[in-house]
Amino acid sequence: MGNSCSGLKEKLGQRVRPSPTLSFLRSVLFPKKKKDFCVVVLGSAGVGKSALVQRWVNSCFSEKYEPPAPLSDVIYHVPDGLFGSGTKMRITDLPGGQLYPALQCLKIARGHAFILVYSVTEKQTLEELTPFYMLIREIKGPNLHKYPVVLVGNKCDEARRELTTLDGAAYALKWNCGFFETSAKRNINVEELFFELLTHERGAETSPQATPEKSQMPDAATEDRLAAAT
Ligand SMILES: Nc1nc2c(ncn2[C@@H]2O[C@H](COP(=O)(O)OP(=O)(O)OP(=O)(O)O)[C@@H](O)[C@H]2O)c(=O)[nH]1
Ligand SMILES: [Mg+2]
Repeated sequence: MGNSCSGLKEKLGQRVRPSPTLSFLRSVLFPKKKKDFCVVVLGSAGVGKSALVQRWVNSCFSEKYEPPAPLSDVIYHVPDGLFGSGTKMRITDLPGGQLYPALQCLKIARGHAFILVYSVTEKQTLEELTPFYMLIREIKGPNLHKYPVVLVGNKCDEARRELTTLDGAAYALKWNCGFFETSAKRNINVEELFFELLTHERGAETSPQATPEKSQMPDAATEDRLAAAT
């Protein structure tokens, strides 16, 4: 009796298991649609969010200020060698200011990675990032650790500064996030910034523990000094 039952199970198992040929055909005919990797860029007006996105996607920079276009995402086709094939980075460049709170919440909820941009030439723009960070924390809740957040001090080409590198690093330490000083104008650290997000995403796909850190975080001794000062 026992033997005939297990024989039946085996036969059923063989019937249900798809043949390798069928699996191959299915993967060719109905390939799984890859999800876009959604990156949300946040920060006050004029800090250079759009300039950073343009530098990364189109390798260009314009001195002219373009008024923000709130409803269109920028799509970057990640070269196959960098990240599997057919990966798309969908970049939401949210306009500064509080004009679209509902849209902001929706984009943050759908976001897989976040870039918080301030300008090193305006102290206030760093302070203004706190509500954005708090909103991300609130929306992502206990899953926040799954989503990379990178703090970016843009316009580091400017001699006229109100913020030092350590000012930015102190915030990054407080928020436990990555940190870069960038210049969209001079193309400083822009690739490094976006590569870090892609590397994080690739790490998350292969191993949920992997979070490679390449950003400009201070060394351990400086970290201790900053932590004591904040
Ligand atoms: N010197 C310098 N200027 C920059 C840099 N990035 C942007 N700018 C200038 O700063 C101004 C504002 O840049 P945007 O990219 O439009 O700023 P934004 O953050 O997108 O502003 P909103 O769309 O209004 O939220 C423009 O005149 C840019 O040319 C930079 O790295 N260095
Ligand atoms: Mg803009």
